[in-house]
Amino acid sequence: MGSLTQHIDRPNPATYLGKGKIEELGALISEKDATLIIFDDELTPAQGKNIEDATGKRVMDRAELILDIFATRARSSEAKMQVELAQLEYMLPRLTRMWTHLEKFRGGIGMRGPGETQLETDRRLINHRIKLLKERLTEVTRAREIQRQGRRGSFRASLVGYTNAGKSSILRGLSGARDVFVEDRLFATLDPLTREVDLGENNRVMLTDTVGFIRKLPHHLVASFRATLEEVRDADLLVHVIDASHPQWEEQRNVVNGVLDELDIHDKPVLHAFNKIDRVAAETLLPLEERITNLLPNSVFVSTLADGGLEPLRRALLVKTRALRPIAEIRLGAGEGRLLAEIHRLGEVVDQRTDGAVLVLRARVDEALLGRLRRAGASVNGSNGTPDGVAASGAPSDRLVDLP
Ligand SMILES: Nc1nc2c(ncn2[C@@H]2O[C@H](COP(=O)(O)OP(=O)(O)OP(=O)(O)O)[C@@H](O)[C@H]2O)c(=O)[nH]1
Ligand SMILES: [Mg+2]
Repeated sequence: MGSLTQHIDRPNPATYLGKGKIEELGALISEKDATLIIFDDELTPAQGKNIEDATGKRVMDRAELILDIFATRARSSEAKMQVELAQLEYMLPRLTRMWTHLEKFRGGIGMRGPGETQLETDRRLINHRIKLLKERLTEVTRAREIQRQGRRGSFRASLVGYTNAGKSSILRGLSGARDVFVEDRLFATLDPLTREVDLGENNRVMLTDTVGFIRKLPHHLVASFRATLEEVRDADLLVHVIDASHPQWEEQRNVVNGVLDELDIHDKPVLHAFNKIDRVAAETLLPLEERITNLLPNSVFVSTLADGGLEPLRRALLVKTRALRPIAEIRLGAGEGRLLAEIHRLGEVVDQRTDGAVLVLRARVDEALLGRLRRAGASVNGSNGTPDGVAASGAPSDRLVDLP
């Protein structure tokens, strides 16, 4: 209905805005007949209360608003618990103020213990609920960890990025999974979702979509979503999706890097996917690509809307997968047709020859398959990160045989 800004060196500790500005705010509110004031910044509990007292209107700060949006987006029980936990932790130090809002929804039957004020009761109930939610979330984290372990051995990449950059669209485009939720709104995705993406030539990546980040993300939320973001910590590669058509993409990129830092996620290889290039004017695209490639050599330029617009990303992922699946030399005896078929089905066979009665394959296979091969009694060399060249040296091409 209206907006108001103030340039000051430091926010007023008591009222955030200066005294005159608060009066101006009061006048604006009555003029517009507004019922709610939203601040684009986090307020201390005292500031929130003082502004409400001065204006007589409900005050929301940036953190509370973002928490509210998250609450409307949460679908899974885990996301709901995470958001509720963040909301309760936000609320606890602000209880005296918020109590007046809560009061309206309170039923007739008192839950008050002997000698307690309503405020104390609420505080006790909230603390109890926080404890319960934390316990339940720990259980979910454990279950998720087990799920993740099942995926260990395959190449895993996580999509990260500012909200609305197009992470879910990319997952949908690459995996063809129609069940990925895409929408033009903030925080469309709260739950991580993993889908297998076929990169061609028998290379696959487990690609995980994650919650989007935003400038000044409330720290309660970062804490609550820590478990969800474990997926990111566990990935072999981060794909940082950036909306290249957004005028503030550089600032957004810094915000994402800042949150990753806050989550202690360092030293992960990062591939930058500059998305929505269909929306960048043709004459600015080339200079932009040039500038970015100089700045961040590990970048691809993509669009989820254009035909074949995701191919550069698919190719880059293929290169990364290959680098992480070094060529192994596998020796199979006669009669191991089942293992041979499995290598051809899951790995990328580079060549195949016979050595007497033994079949020698050079193939890119992931750790999970290598483990299965070893357990089945196949002899395997050149795994565990042996550079490609080592295994390659012993394979004279004149001994290649036709593939079965
Ligand atoms: N023009 C254009 N729009 C795109 C492209 N990719 C995604 N979009 C649109 O951008 C909006 C956001 O896409 P999402 O895939 O939901 O973005 P997200 O990063 O998953 O967003 P959150 O889950 O909110 O963090 C949707 O309206 C998409 O249709 C693209 O390459 N070009
Ligand atoms: Mg999304």
